[in-house]
Amino acid sequence: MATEFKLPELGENITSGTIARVLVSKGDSVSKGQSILEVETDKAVVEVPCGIAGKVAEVKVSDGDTIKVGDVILVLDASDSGASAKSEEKDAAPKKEAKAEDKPVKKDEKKPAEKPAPKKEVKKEEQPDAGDEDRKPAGDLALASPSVRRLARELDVKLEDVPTSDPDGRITAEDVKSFVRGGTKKAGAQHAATSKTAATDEDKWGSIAREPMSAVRRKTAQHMTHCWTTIPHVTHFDKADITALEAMRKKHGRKVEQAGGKLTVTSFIVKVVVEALQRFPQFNASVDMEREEIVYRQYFNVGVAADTPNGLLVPVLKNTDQMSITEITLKLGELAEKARERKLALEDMQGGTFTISNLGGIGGHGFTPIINSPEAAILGVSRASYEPVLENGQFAPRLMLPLSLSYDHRVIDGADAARFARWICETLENPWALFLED
Ligand code: CAO
Repeated sequence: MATEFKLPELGENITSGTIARVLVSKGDSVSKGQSILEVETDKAVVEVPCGIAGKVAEVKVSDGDTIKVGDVILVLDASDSGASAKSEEKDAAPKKEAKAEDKPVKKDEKKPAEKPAPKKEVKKEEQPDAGDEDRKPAGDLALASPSVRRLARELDVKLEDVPTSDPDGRITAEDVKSFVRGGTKKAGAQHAATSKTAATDEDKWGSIAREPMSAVRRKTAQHMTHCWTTIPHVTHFDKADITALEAMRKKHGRKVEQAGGKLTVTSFIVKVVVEALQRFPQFNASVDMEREEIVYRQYFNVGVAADTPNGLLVPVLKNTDQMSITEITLKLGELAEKARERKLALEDMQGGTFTISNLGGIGGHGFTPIINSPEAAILGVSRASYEPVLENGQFAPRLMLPLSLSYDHRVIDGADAARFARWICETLENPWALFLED
């Protein structure tokens, strides 16, 4: 009996997505729960499991298509009995790329919408010979399904090093295995040649490279524009003396390491900020202009901006007020790793009430972070460095941490911001009261 399988709910408030990859083809047998699609939503790639077992009679979608919840994905012959036998094979080796030429031209034209086009491809002299047997590496934006990532981890292979044979630059299980075996494919060279044609362009002054925005970049661009244009921002600067905190971090780091985490300055900042939010409720609030109300949130979910190969992602630590410093450290490490591996669920990035953006691991004296709407404030953290500080008539070297607090001036006054920032600085300077009970 022919049965339609439709796109199920992908998460709260998510009604559509772009198909990153179709994992099955006509004639395949699928088992219930087997991944059949990878859908790229605003911030994550979600694998869609099939709700029905059967043989694929028709695939209604293609890579690059935009689909909505409720759209038909597959027509299955649900009575087919050999469904589950091949499920493992399907998971390890997505089949669709083998049939790329079968697709109608129209569908192929859609594909570049999600295709990364490495910048270095601009220069003609850098183009490898299309007949070269060596395949082109995928670059640092390694596109691969979770099952391929798993395989790469198991084989101790870095996906960034794996050349791909896929026209979209996506790494398959076969690519990983071939890389381990030291094999090559002509398809890789063809990919390099194809990408180049698509990426190269000219303007009045010379060659340029055009790169379609990824879904993450597009969403970031839209969201940042919304935040910047709808919230009247002011940024307040302060500095915390973290000399003692740093000594404490080194001393107690071992305990957290034993629990499997790495105690960094970020964990302390999260802890101190959540204490501050409980004392300064307007920093844990939102402005509702439609109802002309200020919404004070009674829960404390702190987002921490993470730098990932796919762009800026902000995983949220939920109910941070109920967490010890060790729990914060472990959760932060887990979420940052998930963010880098594109494994964050949408829920992991929702429900934030305040955001922290720490660029200090990289460098910089200060910056003006953009408030993550609908929140009311964001704390930017720059690189701590030793500075001479006058103490009792003498200059002493103190480790100073620059903080920049951007706030929504509709709900927060400058004096409130100065007090909030001072409270954070003074608590970072004298952290014992907050932490010793751990
Ligand atoms: N000043 C000085 N050193 C700092 C620091 C600071 N402000 N912040 C971190 N460090 C140090 C850490 O202590 C660690 O040092 P050791 O290796 O000597 O112990 C090192 O820098 C690396 O830290 P980390 O970045 O791995 O870990 P973290 O917990 O401090 O940060 C995370 C986690 C996810 C915030 C971070 O990895 C990250 O992605 N930061 C970038 C955030 C970002 O992109 N913000 C911009 C958003 S707007 O575009």
